[in-house]
Amino acid sequence: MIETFKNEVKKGLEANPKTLPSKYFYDKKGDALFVEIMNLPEYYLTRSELDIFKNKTQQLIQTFDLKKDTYFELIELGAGDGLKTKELLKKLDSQNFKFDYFPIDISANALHLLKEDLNTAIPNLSVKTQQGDYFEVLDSLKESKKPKVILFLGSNIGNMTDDLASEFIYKLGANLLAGDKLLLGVDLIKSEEIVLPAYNDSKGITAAFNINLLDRINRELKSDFNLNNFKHQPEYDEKDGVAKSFIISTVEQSVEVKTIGKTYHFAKGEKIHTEISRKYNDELIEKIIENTDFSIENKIMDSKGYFADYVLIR
Ligand code: AVJ
Repeated sequence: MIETFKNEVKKGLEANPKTLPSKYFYDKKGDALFVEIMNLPEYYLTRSELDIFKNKTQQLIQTFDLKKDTYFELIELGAGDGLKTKELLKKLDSQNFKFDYFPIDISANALHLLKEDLNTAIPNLSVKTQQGDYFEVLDSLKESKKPKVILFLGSNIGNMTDDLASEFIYKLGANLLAGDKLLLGVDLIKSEEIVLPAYNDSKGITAAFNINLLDRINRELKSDFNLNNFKHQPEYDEKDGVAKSFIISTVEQSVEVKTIGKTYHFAKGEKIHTEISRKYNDELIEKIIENTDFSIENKIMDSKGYFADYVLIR
């Protein structure tokens, strides 16, 4: 684990331009900062998708095309705090659908908290938490042959390049049977005035979230990044619909990473690319699923048209 982290940081800092993988944002501090981000007025993504789950639940359920006398499995990739999913779970439960809910997450702690919360909120719901890698868990769930609905929400897919997203969705399909569904939540392409502030909030939480990656490297790989000499910088180009986050070196400086055994030089103004947050439209989604086993069954948007949950059918 630490070995992979070390190798990926080494590769990124030796690349030109420099990069660091966004998946390493989520240590304990990063998780807490992301919770704060989700509550920011500028970060419309979570509220938009919650609007769908609160107000278009019946549409979602209808598109899943479930039978009340057949057990099915509702599987969530990266469950987090389950805020949005709870709306769906409550409706399914009250309409007497028969199903197990399998939240998958890398964080055992997050799963524990989610289970406690759901046991109180929806006492007769069957919650089967699954800690680990998405594909390992899906592979183990393949056996049951029960109809499946997979949830991949929050525009989490947006951290992947389109090629990686295609490959990811293809692999999901390989673990499913004909008729199974994938509910894919994605942020839609819209103007810079709306998107950019979501990645550059006035309280500086997103900046802290981005810079925390250097702090994590300091702690875990014994480096001496001076956090005062780096700043957060988001960019968004409405034409291609990609938001990018960078860390900028505000001075010329050298940083030693002891665990790697190397010193890295930064020019004044040099950028480290840390994240892409892709925004989508129908054309892009169609292109991404083109060589997978899925097709679009429905698209459900929030009242402002900011965000979409695509229901894909295998
Ligand atoms: C969790 C990947 C959906 O890209 O919008 C939030 C992460 N990064 N603010 C996103 C994030 C900066 C978020 N996702």
